Amino acid sequence: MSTSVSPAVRLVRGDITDQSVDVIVNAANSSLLGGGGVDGAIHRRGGPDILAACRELRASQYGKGLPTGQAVATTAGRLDAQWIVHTVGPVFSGAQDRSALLASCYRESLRLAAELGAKSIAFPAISTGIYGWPMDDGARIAVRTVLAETVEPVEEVRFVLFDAHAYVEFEEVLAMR
Ligand code: AR6
Repeated sequence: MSTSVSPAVRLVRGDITDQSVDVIVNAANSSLLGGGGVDGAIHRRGGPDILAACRELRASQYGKGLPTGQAVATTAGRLDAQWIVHTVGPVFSGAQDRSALLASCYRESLRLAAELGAKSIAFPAISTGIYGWPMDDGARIAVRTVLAETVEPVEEVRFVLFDAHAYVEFEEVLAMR
């Protein structure tokens, strides 16, 4: 049984591929074969070893793709991290509440990071770009889940926000905790 901890939560404005942490989380899609946004940036700067590891995972374990809400780890290639944890966020829907799947991305990434022995982890605002999740709600789910679900040995959780709007929304949610 893992022990939950109260992590140090930091907000950083910038590009997640510039971070120096044990785990960088990728907002991937179920193909695991790359895409735009964070995913594109990670593969571009991380180099071909990450894609090779993703292809291997597809071939060995996830023939139909990684299901939404789950997480897997690969090498971080040339990035300044030990591992990339790839997770698949839900596409936002006004008709259906998919919040549990978004929370699952954060929880499963944290669980996997802890299993790997990571002390620090950097998250993007999962699903809030191409997948259309409203930033205020995405920030609430992210912060709430991280505060409740971080387990030893993870001690630092960094949210890396690409623009000023995202940063302000996360700041507001953190101030209310
Ligand atoms: N560093 C930090 N945040 C970033 C960066 C970056 N380099 N680039 C974008 N963001 P997105 P999603 C922000 O679209 O919504 C891909 O094609 C961005 O402003 O990367 O989960 C995948 O392959 C937004 O706030 O991920 C999937 O098909 C947040 O990161 C799909 O997009 C997430 O935006 C996943 O969509």
